Amino acid sequence: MGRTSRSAFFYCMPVYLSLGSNVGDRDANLREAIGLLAPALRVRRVSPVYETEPVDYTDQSWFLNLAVEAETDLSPTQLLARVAVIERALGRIRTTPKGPRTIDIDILLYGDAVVRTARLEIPHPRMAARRFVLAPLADLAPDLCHPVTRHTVREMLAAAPAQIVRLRRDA
Ligand code: PH2
Ligand code: MG
Ligand code: MG
Repeated sequence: MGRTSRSAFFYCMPVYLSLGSNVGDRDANLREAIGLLAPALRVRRVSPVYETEPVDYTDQSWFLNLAVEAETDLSPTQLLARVAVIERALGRIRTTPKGPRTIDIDILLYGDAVVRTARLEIPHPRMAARRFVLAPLADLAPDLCHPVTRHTVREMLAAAPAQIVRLRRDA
């Protein structure tokens, strides 16, 4: 493989993803999505699954949410494209913004990188306000630091607004 097709600049980057599903067989959707992350990502650890009250757009079913720790050689932009392919493969149709979905895969953190383009923001701009993101992430990496605010995941979780987030089963 040529040096340009797999950039040495993005070698073995640690990434954290948030996965959610509230349509169809939610467990199966999460499982399938995790399976499709390889080989673009090497999945290291998967958090327990949480059943979570919908936020932002509240007139929809409860979600199952989890977090994934992985490693990738993809750039942030390539990773976003890969995630979109997996979402489409699982039948995600974009109708209502923040509405029901078979699968949602959000990039939370990409090493210590700060990325702000029209299509992609890393760290995820709403992660600090979302218990459904922070509770599973805290199971994997409570001392992980937000590269902009420098708050840890544990601190963000303690400060996040109320939301019902209950442990459904261990990973
Ligand atoms: N995703 C949203 C909006 N609201 N609520 C919960 N509980 N879980 C989600 O994954 C979720 C949400 C938009 O991505
Ligand atoms: Mg989302
Ligand atoms: Mg998303």
